[in-house]
Amino acid sequence: MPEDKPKPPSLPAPQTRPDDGQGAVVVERQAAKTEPPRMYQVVMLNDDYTPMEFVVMVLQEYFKHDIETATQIMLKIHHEGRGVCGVFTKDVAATKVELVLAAARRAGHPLQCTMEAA
Ligand code: TYC
Repeated sequence: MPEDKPKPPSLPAPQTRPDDGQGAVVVERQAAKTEPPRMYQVVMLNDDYTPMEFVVMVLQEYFKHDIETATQIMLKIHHEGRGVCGVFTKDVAATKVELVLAAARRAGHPLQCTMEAA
């Protein structure tokens, strides 16, 4: 997967200061700057069988949306075929996908969700 390619660490230029008058030039290297983590969308897909109420419950329970937002996202998925439930770091997104799929299977619904690089 190309999105798994690790980025090389960014090495900031050494900071130079003027001669300190003590016969030495001070050169410091700052710690490498930390890149923000790559983010992943959890995307939910429409199907003909999962009840709307179940999708709204999932969006509230696992993505912490309020009922109005959850209903809007569910309707968007229903009409457009897919919708974004939230954007997370890789591990969190993968865990959300697993939890949603497990809940759907337990309830006997074919609901599908997946993650993709944001
Ligand atoms: N299309 C489903 C229905 O009419 C509702 C639904 C919405 C299912 C969103 C999945 O991700 C989904 N019962």
